[in-house]
Amino acid sequence: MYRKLLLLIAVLFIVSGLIVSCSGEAYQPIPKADAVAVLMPTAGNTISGSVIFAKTGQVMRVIAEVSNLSPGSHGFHIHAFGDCRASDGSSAGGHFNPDNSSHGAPNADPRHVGDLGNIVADESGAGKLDILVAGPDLKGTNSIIGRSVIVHADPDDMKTQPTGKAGARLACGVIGIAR
Ligand SMILES: [Cu+2]
Ligand SMILES: [Zn+2]
Repeated sequence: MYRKLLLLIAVLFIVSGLIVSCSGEAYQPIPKADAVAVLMPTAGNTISGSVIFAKTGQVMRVIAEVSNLSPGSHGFHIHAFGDCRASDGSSAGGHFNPDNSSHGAPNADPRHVGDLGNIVADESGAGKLDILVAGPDLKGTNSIIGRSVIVHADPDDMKTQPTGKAGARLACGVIGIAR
């Protein structure tokens, strides 16, 4: 009897685990931000939004909400410099790449530490992103503090070197420590 009860508990445990994993990431609560970037439009654009970074175990969760985009995919990266002074965003430099690697997808190897793939906007121009990536950190050589996030006009094709062919820079935000 006791063994049957244990077995039943074990089965219930496994089934409940399956239900949780099938319900997907959308139901995970928004974590407390470790770092944050407020996106400002470059000249001639009206894109705005914010990005939060939360260290989750060994990886970084990146959650972004951007408005006034054109529908579709837009390249989305951490760039080397936290300098959004240039009217075209060029002062942010290239993709954050402390390993001197090649450009790639956020889950690829090799890739730049700053490669976050694309943010996808719906018909209303609202873009949402919620991903886990290895590489970006809050301290050490991979620290993203004081660097920047750039949203691009075109999709990142995940292969063209070293930019992903993502085109013009529509918005730039300096990554700082979140309150
Ligand atoms: Cu970029
Ligand atoms: Zn890159």
